[in-house]
Amino acid sequence: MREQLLALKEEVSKALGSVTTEQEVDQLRTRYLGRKGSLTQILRRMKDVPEEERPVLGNLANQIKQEVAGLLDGRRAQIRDEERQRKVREERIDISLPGRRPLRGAYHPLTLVTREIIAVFQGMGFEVVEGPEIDLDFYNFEALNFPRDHPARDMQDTFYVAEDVVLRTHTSNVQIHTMKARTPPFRVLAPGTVYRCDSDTTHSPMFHQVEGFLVDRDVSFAQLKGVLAVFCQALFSPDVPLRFRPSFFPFTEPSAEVDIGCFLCRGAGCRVCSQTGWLEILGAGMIHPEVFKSVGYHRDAYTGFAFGVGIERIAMLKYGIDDIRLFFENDQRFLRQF
Ligand code: 2NL
Repeated sequence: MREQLLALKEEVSKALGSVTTEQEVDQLRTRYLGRKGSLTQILRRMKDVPEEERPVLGNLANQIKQEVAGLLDGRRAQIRDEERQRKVREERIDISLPGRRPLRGAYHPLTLVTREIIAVFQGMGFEVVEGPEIDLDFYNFEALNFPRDHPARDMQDTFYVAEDVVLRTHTSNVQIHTMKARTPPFRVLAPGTVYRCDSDTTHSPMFHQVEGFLVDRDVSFAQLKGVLAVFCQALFSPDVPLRFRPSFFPFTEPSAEVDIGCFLCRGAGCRVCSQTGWLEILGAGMIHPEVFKSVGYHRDAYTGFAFGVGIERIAMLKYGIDDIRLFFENDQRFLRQF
């Protein structure tokens, strides 16, 4: 039995030499030290050993058991250690490499200006309404009092989708839809994309506009001036000079174009204001009675004012951009600056 015990240890020691995983070590442990393992088999024959030899053999058996367990544990730890070292070696990350900076997005300058304009008018009680970019001639021209032969209706100026369907040339169509659907009073702001056959450094065939209008009883031109003054002061500066020049639009009477004092030369005259000292910012006027008539109101029942602002123009002035095409080329070097 003594030999068997010593042989068992030898066998385990040898078997461990060709073992490469922790699971295999555990299998050996079961085979030799388990409840049905070799050691148990040997000890079962202890009852056949003469009584005086039993304590010595018992001791030896315990000792062998400890030693074999030690061998198994040792090999298991060794395998685990090797595995860890292999991982460290193979999964090594070179932390000396410079990281890749994530590209940070920025809002488009037209989005920034549009939101800024919306915020100012929301502060004066206007609500934002959107409408179709493709619309009937009626909503884009007819209801806005454009004569049949008005040059803006020309194929040269307007994108026609069909005989009486156009890409809207302004967001005034939203105002017509709104007026037909509601009863005054209301204050509405219509931001959106508009289209005209036009293309150079300051004109793009697709551009953006914010139009606003207010309809109620007894609305005055003085109220229009007040609202536009608040707008220009908020967008440019609290002490910006304002100038209202008489103008003409088919859908307003009287009509005006609104200039602000050139903030680059402070009125002295420069390249940006074409030596005039003034920058044209928007068009506005009192809504023409014919417009009310075409949306089904009695032409004298209501009064109102309306205005239109070109977003690109405002953004170009605010940020000193001299070519409108930069807005639509999506060049990261340009867009990142806002
Ligand atoms: C400009 C001029 C303007 C309006 C837009 C408007 C809309 C309705 C009725 C009357 Cl439904 N008017 N809009 C009025 C005056 C001027 O825009 O130069 N925009 C860039």
